Amino acid sequence: MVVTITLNPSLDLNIYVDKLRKNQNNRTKNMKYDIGGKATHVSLVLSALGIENIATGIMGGNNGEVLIQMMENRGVKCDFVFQENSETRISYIIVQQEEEGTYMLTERGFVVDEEIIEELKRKIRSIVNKDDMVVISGGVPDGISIDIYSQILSLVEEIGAKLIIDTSRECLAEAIKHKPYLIKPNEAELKELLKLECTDEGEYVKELKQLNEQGIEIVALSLGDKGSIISTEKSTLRIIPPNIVQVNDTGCGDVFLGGAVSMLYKGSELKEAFRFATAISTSKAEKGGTSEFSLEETREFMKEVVVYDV
Ligand code: TA6
Repeated sequence: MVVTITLNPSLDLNIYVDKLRKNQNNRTKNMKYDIGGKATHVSLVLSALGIENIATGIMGGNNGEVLIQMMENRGVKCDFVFQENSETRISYIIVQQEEEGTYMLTERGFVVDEEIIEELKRKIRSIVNKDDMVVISGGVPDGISIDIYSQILSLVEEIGAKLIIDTSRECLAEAIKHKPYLIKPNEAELKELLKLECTDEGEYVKELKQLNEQGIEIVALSLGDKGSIISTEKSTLRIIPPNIVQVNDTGCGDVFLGGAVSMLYKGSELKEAFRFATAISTSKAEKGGTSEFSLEETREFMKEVVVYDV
């Protein structure tokens, strides 16, 4: 089974405008709540593909209940820890319809109580088994220090499950110490982690290889609409997505990870796993929401994804 852990989930509010104009009254054309928070998106992909998974993490209040209901409506089995008198945060995504590009405004979220952290650890111990994959995506809320984050990663390691991480900044720096099976940094996250100035892909490949040598089996560097570089000790893939008109890029990285995890969990080869990941992420980019994708469109996009050995 796959367990996804979202420590700081988010209820997303997509706000559609023609074009965001400074110092003006920007009239919204439409607004739509959606599922946010990163590892939640991975669970959506897994469930859409009929792969057994549980979504857990920390929720609160009416927003948390709405978010869980939205996920259960899409077939996700949820088992979140609930903190009373606290409200799961909202992320505001401004989607422009006259030009590509979105603006995302994310709330910090509530301060997580110590007993909630202990309850989450107990839950992880009770639901994770050694043959599972565990996806921990997103940042940490206030109340969860890097030390506590490290304890959660160590807990998964002790169980013997495969750790898959998608995070940034100090969480990513901590995560690589745990030698996860897979990490999926984007370009900015990798450059910050390794204090890189370069944007040369050849340089990136060398750095990814060093991360492989440090014990990280798969490093998937996301380059946004330019595609990705997938590195293991034995191989390096450069993947180019189809050209599309991007409607809302929010959630693409998370759906990409969901696609890769789904295929790897089923034992797919690396090339096919990340071909699928790229195709489903492309489908997501064409959609107006943050968690929407079409498996039918994904199958079509699979034919247009270019994968080559570097
Ligand atoms: O990656 C997309 C997304 O999960 C959005 O759905 C929105 O919830 C945002 O990221 C939250 O980002 P954060 O880094 O604050 O967890």
